[in-house]
Amino acid sequence: MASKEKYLFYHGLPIPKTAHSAESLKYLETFQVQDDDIFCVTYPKSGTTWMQTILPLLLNGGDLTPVENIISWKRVPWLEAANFASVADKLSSPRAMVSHLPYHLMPASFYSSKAKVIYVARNIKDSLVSSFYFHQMAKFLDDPGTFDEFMDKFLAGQVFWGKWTDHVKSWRNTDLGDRILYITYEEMIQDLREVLKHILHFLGREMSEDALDRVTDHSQFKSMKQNKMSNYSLVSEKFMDKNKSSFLRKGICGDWKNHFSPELEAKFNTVIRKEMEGSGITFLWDEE
Ligand code: PPS
Repeated sequence: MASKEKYLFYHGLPIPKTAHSAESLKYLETFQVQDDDIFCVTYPKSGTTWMQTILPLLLNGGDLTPVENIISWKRVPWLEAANFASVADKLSSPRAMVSHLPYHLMPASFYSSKAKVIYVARNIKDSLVSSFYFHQMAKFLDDPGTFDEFMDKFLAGQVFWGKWTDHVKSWRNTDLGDRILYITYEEMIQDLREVLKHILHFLGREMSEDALDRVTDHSQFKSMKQNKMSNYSLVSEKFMDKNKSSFLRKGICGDWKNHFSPELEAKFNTVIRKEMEGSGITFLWDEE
């Protein structure tokens, strides 16, 4: 079980007490979603921080001012975070926000709004590896133990925000129609510029080729790693032990291959295939 010392249980999902409070969760439930709001929704460790850089750049015509001057979690805040009420009022329209919420826990006003959602999925095995290192560095999460032990917790949903499979399934079976765009971390790694064009089209925006080049350049892993407003270097050691891992750690696809033994992979595949059975959801990485 995830520890009661470090986590709140929101509709059964373990979420860290440091980042969420009973008040912030109440605020979220009654938050008034506007028709031009844009949400980037992710299961943790799937590209949230990346989108906290990309969205302001795309929405401001490639202007670097927000990403160079505003810390990522205030620039594009988490809907469910403890600081949300204090930053929501300062967002200018169209408001860009991120969330790890499953579909059914979005604010009541979201469902009848025209707000758009960009859902970013990442290979579950790479999300697991990224989450393992994050659990090592983040002092507000339970110690992950060994990689094998952490895999068991991950498969049981005893990690922050519960199971990857529940999250992905909840956001596939919606009636959002053309209000939702599905992209993957892997497509972004493969051809970021092309994905940015898809996002622009989805948001009904245009951008010059030069501006798009600038956005692509500033959203690359190496640029974000150097930007103290995006790389979590300003977070106190009280919350994150950066000697254990960087927040922007490797930024690659397939690191799972360096961590899964054949036995662990077989066990993992059996559980995940069973959970995804009948969902009709397939990903390119299923064949790996
Ligand atoms: S969190 O805690 O849920 O907000 O984490 P999240 O931001 O979703 O995921 C962190 C992982 O995303 C990687 N990342 C990037 N990869 C490639 N390019 C860019 N620009 C980029 N920005 C963030 C980050 O390095 C984490 O993955 P790992 O595999 O741990 O490196």
